[in-house]
Amino acid sequence: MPARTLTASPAKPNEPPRILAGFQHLPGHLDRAAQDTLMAAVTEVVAAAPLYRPSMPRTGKAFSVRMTYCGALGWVSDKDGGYRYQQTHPQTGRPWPPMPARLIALWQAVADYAALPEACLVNHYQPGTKLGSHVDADEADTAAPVLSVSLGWDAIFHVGGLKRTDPKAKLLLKSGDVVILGGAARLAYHGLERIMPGTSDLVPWGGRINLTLRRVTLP
Ligand code: MD3
Ligand code: FE
Repeated sequence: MPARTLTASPAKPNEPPRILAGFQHLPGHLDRAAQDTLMAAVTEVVAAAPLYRPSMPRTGKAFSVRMTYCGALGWVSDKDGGYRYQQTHPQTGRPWPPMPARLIALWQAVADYAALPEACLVNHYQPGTKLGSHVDADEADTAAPVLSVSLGWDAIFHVGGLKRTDPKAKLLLKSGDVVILGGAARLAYHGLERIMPGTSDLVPWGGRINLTLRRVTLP
């Protein structure tokens, strides 16, 4: 399927929400063989750096999504320390495992950004896992895009504007889809509405894996 690049235009009443410039959805960008290769790499990553549920600053309430990282840096959160990037897994204390070469190659092919990614978030969604609308703003380098790879069960994702109340567009993300969040869209509100159980057999333990590659520090 062809890439769909959506560009911003002035909002008019009674029109569907427009997606900010820099948002690109590449449906089916990875074929099944490429997805299997990535799934094997993810299995190695989670063996070295177990998926876990971080807890929120102040309240200490656990996230609903389980996550881990590979690459030089990973984002962590806890009751007392708040949100930050660090070089080690908070439970094992070990450095995050290396980013698989296949992911670095994907970034180089589609991200249109000279510096290499430093962090790859591995999110695991099971039935009932929610990710409310938020902005990803803990990276110093917001000029770099975020690259997202969907693996496993289908999900309905939403992306809005720079304000929480801006209209949101909903999109179906399927296994093998790649999304590039660059330009203005990099700071857009977005979240995961729901996942559709059983819609793919890619993930051996079920559910949906989402990989997001990020540049964290300024190059
Ligand atoms: C739009 N993840 O990890 S991926 C996240 O499916 C996150 O796991 C979702 O939001 C998931 O922070 C959505 C697509 C995505 C990722 C980053 C974005 C969309 C984005 C950053 C800015 C705007
Ligand atoms: Fe996000």
